[in-house]
Parts: sequence; structure tokens; C-alpha cells
Amino acid sequence: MKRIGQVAMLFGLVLLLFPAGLPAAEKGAEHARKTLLADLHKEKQVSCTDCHGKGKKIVVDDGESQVNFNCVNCHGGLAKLAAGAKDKEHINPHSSHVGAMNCTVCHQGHQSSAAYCNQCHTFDLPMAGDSALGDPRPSRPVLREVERADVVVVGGGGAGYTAAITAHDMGLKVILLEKQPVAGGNSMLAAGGMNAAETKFQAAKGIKDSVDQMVQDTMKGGKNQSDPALVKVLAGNSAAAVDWLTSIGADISDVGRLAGASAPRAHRPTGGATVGPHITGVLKKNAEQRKMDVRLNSRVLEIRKDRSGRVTGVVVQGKHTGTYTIAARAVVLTTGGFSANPKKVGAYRPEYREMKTSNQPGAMGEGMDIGSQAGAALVDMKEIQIHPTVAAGSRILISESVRGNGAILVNREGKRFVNEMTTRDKASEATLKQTGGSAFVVFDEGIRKSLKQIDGYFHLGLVKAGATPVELGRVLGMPGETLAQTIEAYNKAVDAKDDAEFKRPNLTRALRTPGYYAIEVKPGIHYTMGGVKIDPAARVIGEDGKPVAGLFAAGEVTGGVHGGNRLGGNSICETIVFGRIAGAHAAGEAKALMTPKKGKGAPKPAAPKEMKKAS
Ligand code: MEZ
Repeated sequence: MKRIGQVAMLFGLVLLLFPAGLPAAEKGAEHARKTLLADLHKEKQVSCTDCHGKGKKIVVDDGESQVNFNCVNCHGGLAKLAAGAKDKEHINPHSSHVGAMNCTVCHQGHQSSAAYCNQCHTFDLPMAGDSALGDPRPSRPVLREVERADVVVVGGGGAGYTAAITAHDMGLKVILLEKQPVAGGNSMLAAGGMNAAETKFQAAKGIKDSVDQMVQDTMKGGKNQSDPALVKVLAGNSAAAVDWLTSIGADISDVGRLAGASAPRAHRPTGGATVGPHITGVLKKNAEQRKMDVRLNSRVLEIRKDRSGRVTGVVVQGKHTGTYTIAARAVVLTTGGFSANPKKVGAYRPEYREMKTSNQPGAMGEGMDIGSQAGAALVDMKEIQIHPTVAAGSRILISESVRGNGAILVNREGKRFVNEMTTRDKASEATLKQTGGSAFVVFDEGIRKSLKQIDGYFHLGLVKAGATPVELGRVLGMPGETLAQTIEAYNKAVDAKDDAEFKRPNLTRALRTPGYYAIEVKPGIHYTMGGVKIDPAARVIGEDGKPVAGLFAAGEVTGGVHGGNRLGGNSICETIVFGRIAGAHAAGEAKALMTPKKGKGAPKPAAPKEMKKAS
């Protein structure tokens, strides 16, 4: 895995640096390891203005759009670089990221380049400008004048984009701020699907489900610790959220079943492709089409309030432009959770401090800090979800939908040990008790064909294969005959529609189609259920039980929807449902502040028509 990553990344880098007349790859790679990209360009007679554009002073915008434009101008975009790669065998980092990010996300001119890739992929790869070289040009804080917006959205994941688009479509001036160099947040990594009940796609497939059932499943999955009012909003608005996404160009017509759900309700693209990149791609495209103001590398340091306690805007640290203030009538927090912050995780749950996470590196939880500094109450902070199937030694989540489509979990001895469709807390606990604290997700060619996202695991080199169960067992270093017996016994349970031993509810498919595959998995930190307290209108609630005027929140930064354990597929649902509610109510509040008040009292936010009442 490491080796593949190294080779592929270096190959991509060398191509980027030396598109024509390529010297020996090793020579280029060695050179790249020692030098910052800016120096390498200089050696090739590329001047500062070739990258930064002409002007008296070099000014880099926070999104680095000019530099990226010039990278693409000289080297071609990611798709072109991917197509031109001579090595077709290994992972090509350019093809993996087409449409998702700018060149400067991975390739920094004057700073270390390796950090971002390594944080996501755990590849031990050397890249130009390794961090050992230091960052010679840290951004300098510069105070510039105040900008203005009606609504500021903090955090560019699924919830942030949804809130921003919703507020924009209500006629408001919106600024969306994302601290990372790439937008999408954890939503971009979401794999399994988006839960929704009573949808047209379920109806078309004859699936029987109900909003009430989704409420019950969510409450049960969350150990009855969730706020029932929020859960009713989640389930009650889930079908409308699917319709809204479809109306703006998403394809979530495939429906699968995930753990803890009594019916198939996880909506995903045709063929079972990964849901997150698709949905975030659609949201980004919609923001672009609307020419919305989306700012990358823009970290919010503080939420500003006036003397009455009303939120008045935010203080932003732009990577290149320095510190500035945006005055706003309403602020929506959509900054995600803190699974990638071992210090914070360890503070709440010391036993998880050393565990790997499936999350993107921006999931640090600062949004909860700035929310709490602005007066938000925090709830359920100790509730941290461990996902049972993160590929061993990596941050790559092996989606629950693989098990949903029929895969089983076996231990090092080649035996099943748990109902694979139980909730994540239980499956993780059972896995940690097995030899080595790991397990194998085992599936066959039939399951592989049923779910497009599995191709990604092959692409990343995570899958071990055998032509028969016996051969697979031997490849995995376990008694092959035992694995074969385990699979045979499972197949009989599928035929009988009764898993007497582990009581697995959905016995989707027998494993009878050669070849046979396995991925080693370990439990990893996946989701933080706690966060800022909200009410059903997505208003942030303070310690005094009252809304913090002008502050709204949606997505993983909030607490209360998932209680003690989140069901798979409810996160994307939450980001869209509550993203829409937060965007609409923030816009409503901003509008009310713009119109002269007739009577006294706080302005009433207006919810869009199609959203159901909050109870
Ligand atoms: O919602 C999730 O976290 C999810 C469905 C994850 C997965 O296993 O795919």
C-alpha cells in the first residue's frame, strides 16, 4: 500500500514538474524531494509572474485561483495529467482527484507539500518540499476593512453548501468560508448512502418504509439519547431533502440497506456508487453556477456579537490575505466534528486517543469552540462513534454498504463472530475482542458487481483475493478450510432466511460467485455525535436554554440528533435536512432584520413552504 502510494504520487509529481522532455523519474523524484516547488520552477526559468500573474506586488488570493489557473495553463488539468500518465498500473493521484480539488491542495510553492496527502491517505510518501524544509513564508496577519454579507456560512461541507445555496436562493448575499484548501469536508468522504423514508425511489422499488419507522430506528440506534424533536425533523424532511437534491442534479436513485435500519433507505447513485463525492460535487457545481462567494483557506477565528448578544459577523483568517471581519445579519455554523483531533477526542474519551480516524484532516472541532465562545451550549460531547470497518493501517473507510450488500465479517481464525448488521458500537466492540483487534470483510464477485464503490478499494490496493474460499483463507494466513466452512454455513443461513447463530436480519446474498475477496479492517473513530445544541429550527441554543440570536448550525458540529450512536446514512441526511433548515431560517432572520420592524420583539424567521413543521 505504502509502496504503491509512493510510486504513484512521485510519478504524478514528476509529471507535473517535467511535462515535456522528462528526465529519469528517479532523478526527478530525488530532486523534488529536496527542493521547494518554487525553486524547481525557477530552475526551469519559470518566473514568479508566470505563476502569480503580472502586477507591482504579488498578491495571492486565499483560494489561490490565479496560481491554480496558471498551473493548469502550463501542465493541463488533473484529467489531462491523469490521461497522460505512462504508469497505468498504479494509483494515479491525478485521476483520483479529478474535479475535486485544485493543484495547490497537494503542491505548495513555498511550503511543505507532503502534509495534506499524508493526512488523508497515510501514504509514507516523499514529495517536493517535505515539511523538514520548513515553511519559509508563513501567512502574516493583516487587518483589513470590514466586508458585509447577509448570511455567512462557516464550513464548506455538505451542510455548509446546502445552507449557503438555500439562503442564496432566497435572494440573500451569502459568503461561504472553508478553512481547508479543498471544500467538501467529511461529506466528500461519505460512502454508504443518505437515509430517507417514504421517498419516490423507495416507492419505485416497492420498498415499504415510513417516517415513523425511521424515527424509531434512529432513536433505538442512538440508545434513546437523541432529542426526539430533532429526530422527527430529520425523518420527516428526509424525502423532501432527496427531492431537493434530485432537483439540483443529484442521482440518488439506488437504495440499499445499512445497519440498524428496518428497511432499505440508504439512497446513493445508480449502481451503488459512493454517495459523498457525488453529492458534494453537485453542491459545488450549483454554487459555481450561481457564482456564489466561496472562500477556501479561510478560517473563522471568532463569532462577533453586539451588546445585546446578537451575532453580528465573524473574524476570518485568510491564508494569504490575513485577518478581516465580515459583518453579517446571520451566521450558520457547519464546521463538522472533531474525530481528527486526538487531543479533543482524548479529552472526552481517553481510551480512543490513539485510534486512527476515517475523517478528513480538517475535522478538528474548532467550530464547537467558537460556537461555545459565542454562547452555545454543548451536548453529548462524550458520544464518539467508532466505525468497525476502517481498512487496517489506513484512514480508508470500508463502507457499511459492503456488508449491507451481503459481505460477512470473519476473524483471524476464519470464523464469523457478530451479526454484521448490528449497530456500529456493537460491531466495533466485538471486533476489538478478536485476535489482533481486527477482522476481515469477506465478499464475492457477486457483491463486488452489486456495488460500484468497491472498485475504489481495488484501486487503492486494499483487497486480497482468492479463486475459492479455501485459497482466499490461505492468502489471509488462516486455515482455508475453516473459511470455506464459514462461508458455506453462512450460505445455508441465507438459503434458509435464518441466521440462527448471529441473528443477522438482512441475508441479502449468498457468497457463491467466484472470486472471493477480503479486506482487513479495524475499528476507527468515525463520528462525533456531540456538538452545539440546536432546536428544530436549527437555531443554536445557549446555556440559558434560549436561542443565541442570529446563530444557526447544521451537520456534525451540532449535537442531539444522533444521541449515543449514529445510524449509518443518517449523517448525509442530517446535513441536507438541517442544512436547508439552517439556511432558510438564517435567511429569514436576515431578511426580517432588513425590513423595518412594525411591532416589537425578535424577528420571526420564515421557513420555506415545503419544510414540515418541526414536531
Ligand atoms: O453514515 C455513515 O457513516 C456510513 C453509511 C458509513 C459507511 O459505512 O458507509
